[in-house]
Amino acid sequence: MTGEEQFEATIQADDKVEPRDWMPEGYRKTLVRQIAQHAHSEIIGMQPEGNWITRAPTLMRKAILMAKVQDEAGHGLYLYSAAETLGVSRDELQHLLHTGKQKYSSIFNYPTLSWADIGVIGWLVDGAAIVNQIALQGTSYGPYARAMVRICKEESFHQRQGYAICLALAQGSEEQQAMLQDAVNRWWWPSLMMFGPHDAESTHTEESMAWKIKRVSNDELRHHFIDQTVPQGQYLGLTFPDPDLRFDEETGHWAIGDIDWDEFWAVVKGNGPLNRERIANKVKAWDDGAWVRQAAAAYADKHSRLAESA
Ligand code: BYC
Repeated sequence: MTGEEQFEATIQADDKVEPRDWMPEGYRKTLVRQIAQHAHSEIIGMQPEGNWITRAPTLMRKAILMAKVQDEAGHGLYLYSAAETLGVSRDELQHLLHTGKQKYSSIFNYPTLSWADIGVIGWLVDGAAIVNQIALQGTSYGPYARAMVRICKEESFHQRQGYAICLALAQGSEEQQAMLQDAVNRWWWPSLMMFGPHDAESTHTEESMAWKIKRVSNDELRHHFIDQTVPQGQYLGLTFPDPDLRFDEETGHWAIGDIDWDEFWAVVKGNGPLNRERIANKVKAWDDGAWVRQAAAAYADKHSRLAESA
């Protein structure tokens, strides 16, 4: 069998493609793009929540939030490692992020204005991420699929901690309930945009589905998320900022109004509320950390020389 035939057979059999296997260049490039974008999202995604660590209302909430933000860093690192198996270096990927040549999820360009935003990010943003990532556990590239299994376990804790914050606020004072509703009003639509453009507008879906990189389309995942989330919001006594939201008895699914795609594309193209600030913070952290990387490299170098001379 040629490498190409072997690749086709692996995809058809729903087996995993592994780093040393032959793969089409387009498959490799698509994976690098998507996995890098996913890794960058985890790393940039630390900023909106990290912003609240010093202001968490109790010591317990602070400890939980710190653990969650650390988990995001870990997810980013697994994902960079998965991307590295495709022949790109972590330094290259950092450079592509810092120079705006690779993307990260649109959602992290919105500000976190109140403590309720931290609850709503866990509930809606991690909730949307899990729906997407559960499907990606079945992706055809082995290292990416295996990273997803671990990430999904942690992500489900994140979603629950977010919902627990929302529940506490929903059972709190009128001001707390209003703060929660305000956060939902601001985060609902951006959460739905996380799933990407409608299938008909999605550049990569067809090819990515054929290669089984993507297992479920953007719209299907979005609908699944909406069906799962609307009853959770109703349980909290919340409304969603969509006058057209209604349960469609015929389809058995929730129907929504139009998504503002102009807003989505503006954010994706770098013109969201905080795009510039997020990248500036990231570049500063990278520059400030140069001495740590140098020290780690010098330490590793010294130990490999000691090992050689022993
Ligand atoms: N934001 O052809 P399409 C987390 C771009 S973080 C920005 O449908 P694809 C968390 C897309 O790249 C979890 N750009 O693309 C962390 C493409 O542009 P290019 C993040 C977007 O790739 C901290 C163009 O639009 N999860 O959980 O087939 C705290 C056309 O789109 C977005 C992932 O990254 C967007 N939302 O499908 C809390 C999941 N959507 O590249 C939580 C992995 C689309 O051609 N990624 N674009 O210039 C995926 O599953 C897929 O890449 C997507 C898009 C479903 C997002």
